[in-house]
Parts: sequence; structure tokens; C-alpha cells
Amino acid sequence: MLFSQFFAPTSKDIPADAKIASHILMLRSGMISQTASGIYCWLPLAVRVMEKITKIICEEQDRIGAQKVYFTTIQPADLWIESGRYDAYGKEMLRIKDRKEGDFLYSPTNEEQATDVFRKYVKSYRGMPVMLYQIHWKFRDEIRPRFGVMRGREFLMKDGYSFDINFDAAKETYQKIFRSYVRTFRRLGLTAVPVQADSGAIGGNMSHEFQVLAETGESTIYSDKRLFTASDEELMTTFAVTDEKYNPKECPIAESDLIVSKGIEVGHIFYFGQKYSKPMNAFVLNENGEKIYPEMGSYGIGVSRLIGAIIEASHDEHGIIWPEPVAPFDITILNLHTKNEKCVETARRIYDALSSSKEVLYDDRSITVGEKLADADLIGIPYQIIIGQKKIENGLVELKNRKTGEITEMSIEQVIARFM
Ligand code: 5CA
Repeated sequence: MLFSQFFAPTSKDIPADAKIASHILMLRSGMISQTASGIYCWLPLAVRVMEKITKIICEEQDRIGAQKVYFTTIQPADLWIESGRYDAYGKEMLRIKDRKEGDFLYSPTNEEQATDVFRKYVKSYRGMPVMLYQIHWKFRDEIRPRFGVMRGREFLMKDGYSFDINFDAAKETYQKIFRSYVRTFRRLGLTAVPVQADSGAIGGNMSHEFQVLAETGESTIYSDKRLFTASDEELMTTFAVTDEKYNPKECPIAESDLIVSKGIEVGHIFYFGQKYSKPMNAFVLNENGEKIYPEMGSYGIGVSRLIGAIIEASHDEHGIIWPEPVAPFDITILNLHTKNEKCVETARRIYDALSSSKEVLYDDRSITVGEKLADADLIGIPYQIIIGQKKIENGLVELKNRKTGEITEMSIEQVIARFM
């Protein structure tokens, strides 16, 4: 991709109403464009990151047998009246009338719809278990949208729904998802710690949140210090709760072992039994012909919030530092002198050689050296190949590692070989 043709409207200006690093950097790097409070357009740089994230999520969902679907963004109110949540959900729900005055809503979540699909098609225990998920837009009319995409009104969520024949099977599914989430966040280059959570409006009695530790997080986490060194198996049982659940009088660990930190909730999983299957009369027949109401769970990842959370966890004073698995490009080539023939020829040669196997952004724009270097650090692509007119006289280019800041001089052949 040539930067001169790439739609990434970068800016030096610090946006007035942006208070945290991720919001500032997403606006300055031209990733998002606000269209209304808590509602953003996603521009090409952000979409490339979003697609990397969703690919990893989908691979990990596939691995545990969850199947991808698309539920709808618009749902009839009837489904929510059946479950009893239509009134309970309150003002966060965007309610819509169609031309016939029928009541609809923009999905804030899809438990009812998943249950409806299940009950229409699965009639026997033989059709179970079922695990469906989607990656789709949600709308919640948050009272205080803030911090850019962290607490938006429209946001992208991965939401999964499971149906099991009994409690033991549902518990096993929950544990399978738990392990899968630990793996997913790790693959995204993040440390997300699981905490025992309050299950809030979704309801239920087994629930964990996955929190990325960051100063700017909205959640306060009280945890056993061993959480940070726990094995995957120990994670589920190591003490960690959010402030909603923390009670110093009932805290099971010594004060000296307690750590208080701030976190960003990037995932939330729930087991809630028959909360929806019973009122919505979703049942199957068991081998004796008896009615069984499935044990359900739902499992969310805040995909658009994750982009902000990754930036909060990985940036410096110059800009974003993308973890390699989710970077919008693998490499950027900075041609510092676009009027110098040797520089142009070298940049083109490296670009052609690497583009077949890597995602490369070639900054061919006629702007100042300072602007070019600043934009590269702002956008945060993991590797910069810098081509300048002095060094190229001796056949040399520079390779900069955005994360460590380390710059290595090498020949054109060496830099190509480094990435092949
Ligand atoms: N139905 C369940 C799980 S499928 C559910 O809706 N869970 S949730 O309410 O916890 O949301 C799942 C994830 O979406 C959260 O962990 C959070 O990362 C993200 N999320 C929730 N609200 C917002 C918001 N307003 N803006 C951005 N992301 C959000």
C-alpha cells in the first residue's frame, strides 16, 4: 500500500475532548472519526486492526467448536417481552418503530434471539450441545459515552451463546470458553486477567470478566498477587474481584497478598442456566421423552473496545506501539527523500520484494523528514525501514524497531532477507 493513496488522515493536534491516550492516538492517527456522541466511523487503519483481531477470535472460537452466525442488529420487541427483559433493560435500549408502528429495538445483546433460533430447530437432546457466536454491532444508549471507543454507544462485540443438556455439561462449556479466552487474549498480545464478576443485567450465577490492566481502566480490581504468576489452571480459582463484589470483611486472603489495580473490561462470560430457556419455552426431549430446558451461557468480547485497550497497554509519548499479531501493517518503508532517484529506486525495490509475503505501507509522500518520522511513530507499525540519501550512497538503510527504538544499519539485501 502506498501511503500517498492510503486514507489515513493523521494530525499533530491533540483533540480537545480526548482525555486518554488511546482516544487521542486513535483520532490523531486517523483511525476513527466521530459522527455523534459515542458513535464512530472506522477508517482503514482501524479496520485493518479490527480484521486482525476478529480473525484471531474466529480461529479460537472454531477451535472449541463454536460456529459463526449473524444474528440481527434489529430485533422485534416481542422476543424481549417473552424473556421479561423488555421493560427491565431501561433507557440503554434504543427502541424503534417500523412503518406499521411495530415495536423493534437495536440489539444491545442477543440472548433472546439465540434462544429463539435454538427452539425453532433443536427438538431433541441429540442435537446438543450447540454453541453459536457472531461478531456484530451493538447499540447501548450509554448515559456517559466516553474515552472514545472504550465506552461507545455503537460498538462491535463478539457474542457467543451455548446450550447444554445439563449443569455438568454447561459447566464444562464454561470452562472451555474460559480457557479459550485466556488463549485468545494472549494471542492478541495482551495480558487479560480473569476476575470473578457481578453478572448484572445478563443475570446468572457464574461469571468472569477479563480485564486488561491499565491506569485509565474504569474497573477497580482486588486480587491475590499470585494472579499474575498463576498457571492457566489456577487462574479460574485465584481470588480476584471487581469493586462491585469486593467486601473487605469477607476477603479470603491476607491484606499483604492483596493488590488493587485498575482494569479495562475486554471480555465477560456468564453461565445463567435456564434464565431464558424456561420463560421462552425453549426445550428439547431427552432419551425418555421428557422435556428438558437447556442450560445456557453467553460469552462476550468487546472487539472495538479491545483496540483502545491494546493502545492503552502499548504506547509511548510518540504514538502507538502495535503488538505484531494485530498491527495494521507488518512493516513501513520511509523514503525520506522522494526526489532522490537512488532513494526512490531502493524504496521501490524493497517494497516489491517484501510485499508478496508481508503487509507493507510504503510512505512515498512528499512531506518533510520530520513529519514522516513522526507519523511512523504515531501509527506504530512494528518495523520501519528508513531510506535516507546519505546512507544510501554507501548502500545502507536503517531498520527501526518501534517497540525498543533500536536502529540497525544494514544493506538492502540484508533488510529484505530479514523479513523473508
Ligand atoms: N451478552 C453478553 C455476553 S455475550 C454481554 O453483552 N456481555 S457484556 O455486557 O459484558 O458485554 C460484553 C463486552 O462488550 C464487555 O466485556 C465489553 O468489553 C464490551 N462492551 C460493553 N459495553 C460496551 C460499550 N458501551 N462500548 C464498548 N464496548 C463495550
